[in-house]
Amino acid sequence: MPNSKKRSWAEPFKIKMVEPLSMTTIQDRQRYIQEAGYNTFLLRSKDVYIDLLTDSGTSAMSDRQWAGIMLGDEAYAGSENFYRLEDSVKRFYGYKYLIPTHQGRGAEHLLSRILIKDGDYIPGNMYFTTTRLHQELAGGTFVDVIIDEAHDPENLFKFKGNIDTDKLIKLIESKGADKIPYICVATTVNMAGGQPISMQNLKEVRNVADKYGIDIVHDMTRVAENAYMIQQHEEGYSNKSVAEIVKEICSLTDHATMSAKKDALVNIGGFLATNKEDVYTEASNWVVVYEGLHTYGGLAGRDMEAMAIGIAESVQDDHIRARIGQVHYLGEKLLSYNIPVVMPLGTHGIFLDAKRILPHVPQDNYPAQTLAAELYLDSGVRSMERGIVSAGRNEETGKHNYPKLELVRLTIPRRVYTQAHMDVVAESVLSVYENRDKIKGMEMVYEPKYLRFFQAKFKKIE
Ligand code: P70
Repeated sequence: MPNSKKRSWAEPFKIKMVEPLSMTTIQDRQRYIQEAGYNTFLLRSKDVYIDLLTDSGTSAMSDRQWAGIMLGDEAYAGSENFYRLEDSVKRFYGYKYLIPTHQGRGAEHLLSRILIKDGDYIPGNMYFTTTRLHQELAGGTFVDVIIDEAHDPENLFKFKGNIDTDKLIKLIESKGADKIPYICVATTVNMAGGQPISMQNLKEVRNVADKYGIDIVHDMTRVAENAYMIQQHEEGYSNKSVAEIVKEICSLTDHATMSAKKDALVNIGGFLATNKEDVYTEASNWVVVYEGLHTYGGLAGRDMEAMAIGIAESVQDDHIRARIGQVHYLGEKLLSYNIPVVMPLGTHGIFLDAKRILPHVPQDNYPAQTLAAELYLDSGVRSMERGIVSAGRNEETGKHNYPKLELVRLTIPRRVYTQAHMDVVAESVLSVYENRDKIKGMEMVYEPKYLRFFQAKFKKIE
């Protein structure tokens, strides 16, 4: 019986242009994944059916954004689009100074170089791969101060992106505030499964930062998604708009790095933003060395225009409700099949718990990497490993880092796929899950030094 009380969410857009998908046979896929060394990063996208590798740079732009592309002012210096982007960043995020960069890691590089000295410690709510590497390359050591619940994929706490302020204070007291250049706060926490931080926790972190005179750097890559979770689940926020909550989050931080390829709905771009003039001055000097002049930072004028418009679209309530609604639709479907996924459901993707799906595969044989390869083999759906391969090696001992979370991420691009695609993905995961006993692990046969997950190669254990 249909339930007349139920009201579904629907996408707040209609589709104007389509891009055909290619289908492959199982024989094709066996060859492609073997040639890719069982690493989904090394597949060609033409050989992928539904691409859930990442939500980064894979979103569909709106007709307004595409129209904006035609308004590119391709001047080397002082492009009109830079000023429009600056205006968007001030209006929607509230930061005073803006330096565009080619993407998020460009901003991480500049900020790490400016703020970190040799021997410093950088506390953060769980590591992110590129962020941590830039901190290390600048001479710092990352310290994870996220709450313990974040490392437990079955814990149902709503704000698993929160920082454990006791851990944070202990670190500051033991190392000395002068050894902590900043606290890194990500909204949302990618590696924990797309988990949000609460406003209350952020305010507590702000108090600690103020007490010790330490800055806060905001990795605002998915800030609108985090704001939506605050609106839905934190007391006192249900009547505030996502746009208001985003601005409040930003107001509690001093500097920001942004990969605009996610929340801000563009295919390329990012920025560094700050409220401090001295950091801006130094960053505008370094950016010319590594990215480009401070009014383009490696981007074309048209890219900055699309970003300025994308930022405005990204904080609309109906957009973000439908975006996260689709992610949760897939998550609920997998839960109805009893497939172990990270709980609570995250905002940018659903994370399969490879440790529970393949308990017979030891972490040294890369369960998540194996599961991602099997999913591709089954249906051509591409996903991403977020486990031991991503965690890399300990700098001093040279041994693997053994993360508690061994996950496969099904990341949903924004405004790209339909509900029917989500059904196909869920059914493919189910089919792999039903055959899980037959799955053995893999061995690594090639390992690059930096960010090994991008290019490592594997072979199957037969
Ligand atoms: C992903 C992408 C990028 C990202 C992020 C957070 C929370 C910074 C960045 C860097 C792309 C990616 C990057 C490394 C490994 C795998 C995938 N995340 N902070 O798919 O931004 O890519 O623009 O330099 O999520 O999660 P950028």
